[in-house]
Amino acid sequence: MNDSLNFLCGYDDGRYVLPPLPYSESALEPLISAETLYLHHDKHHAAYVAGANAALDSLTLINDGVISTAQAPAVSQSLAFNLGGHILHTLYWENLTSEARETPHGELAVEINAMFGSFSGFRNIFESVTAAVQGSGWGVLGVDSLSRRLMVTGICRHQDVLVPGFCPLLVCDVWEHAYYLTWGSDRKGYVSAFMKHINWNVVEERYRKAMSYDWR
Ligand code: MN3
Repeated sequence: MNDSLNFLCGYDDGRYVLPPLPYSESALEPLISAETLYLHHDKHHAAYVAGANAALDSLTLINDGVISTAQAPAVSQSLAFNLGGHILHTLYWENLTSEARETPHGELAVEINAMFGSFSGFRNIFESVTAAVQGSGWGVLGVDSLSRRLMVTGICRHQDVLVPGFCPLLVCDVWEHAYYLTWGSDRKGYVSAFMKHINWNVVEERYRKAMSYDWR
């Protein structure tokens, strides 16, 4: 497994940092154009990193009495939005590849079959949930920390409609900035093509780590 799997690549020395893309900007064409990938990573994701650091700085100023505690609700909401965006995008870049195999292997494949009947059963649910996210958001395959079962869910924005403790394994960005330059309003087409570019090596490793983690 390569080092970019290290989830801490988005944080260094007390600051959130923008991780480099694990491939070239044109690597995911035609699913994602080089222009989209550049704007998405260098502008949108970078803005969430900057926003998360700014919110952290504001929390420090509140703690130090420099800023009124009246600002705390807005700052905490900004932190949730921007940090959520930073984490989801870091996961998103890494779970995409130009050299995808069609299906997962190993324990993840066994569990997908157990939970969804078959891989195509999972794919149908993931695609329908993701395409139907209201407004800007994400489709996610993850592990519920209580039951340790696989679950497909949609996240609104970066942080709404989120189950506490839910551990994401595979994320698909369906904000319009993720696909509109190439796909226009065809979100279903983009999600369907996304399924053919999944880095299952990465998703399988996340599953292994999630299941070996002691949540209690
Ligand atoms: Mn995005």
